[in-house]
Amino acid sequence: MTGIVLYGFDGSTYVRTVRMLLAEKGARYEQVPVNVLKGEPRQSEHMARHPFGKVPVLDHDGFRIIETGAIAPYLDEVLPGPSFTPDSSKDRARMRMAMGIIDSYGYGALIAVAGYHFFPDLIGEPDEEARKHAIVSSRRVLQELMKIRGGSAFIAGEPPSLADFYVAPICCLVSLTPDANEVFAVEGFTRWWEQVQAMPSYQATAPRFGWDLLFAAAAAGRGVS
Ligand SMILES: N[C@@H](CCC(=O)N[C@@H](CS)C(=O)NCC(=O)O)C(=O)O
Repeated sequence: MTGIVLYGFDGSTYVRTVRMLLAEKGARYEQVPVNVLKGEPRQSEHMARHPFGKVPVLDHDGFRIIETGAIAPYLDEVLPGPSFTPDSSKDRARMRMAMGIIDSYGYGALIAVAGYHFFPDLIGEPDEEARKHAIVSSRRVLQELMKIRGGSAFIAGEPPSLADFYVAPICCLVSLTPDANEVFAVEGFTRWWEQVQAMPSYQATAPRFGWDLLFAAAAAGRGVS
């Protein structure tokens, strides 16, 4: 198959990372909405694409890539348009630190905050201790990310980079929870968050259905495609 095919539904934060980049590049692509809330990544059809049952998966001219940390830099390199990989070695290191922090610590912490409120079926019985722990862990993650950002507009420098596309979608999910104010009360966060939300690629990749609908459906144990 020629062109770009992105497997994964709009509700996935990692899928949105890729979609933000594709939007910035002005790229045309087909999206196959493999839905996490319906358990579709674990079905055999998708397991054949991604042996660990995750989205996103990307096909580009018949070449398959799994893992956002490989997909995003690949697309940034091969697609025309502005680059979202900083020129300087230090800024590239800042970007990769942020991506690594999200992969290793950030996604788990921040999705646990969202999960407590929106995906009770996926996390089991709501647990107040786990909620508090997730808030503390999430704040630590955002604090580190804002330290990396320092005085820059975006996480790895003045222009936005892949790092911002990694962090923004998961913050969007947390922003819809009653814990958002507490999690986001981190020095420097507000300025970054306002700038990211103003980006056309952030606005263009808002899930096509309302989040409220998604969360209501998740809570009721049925999916939304
Ligand atoms: N390491 C993967 C993580 C992707 C990931 O965790 N995706 C979530 C959705 S945001 C997923 O597929 N979850 C399905 C599941 O765990 O069953 C990557 O970087 O692409």
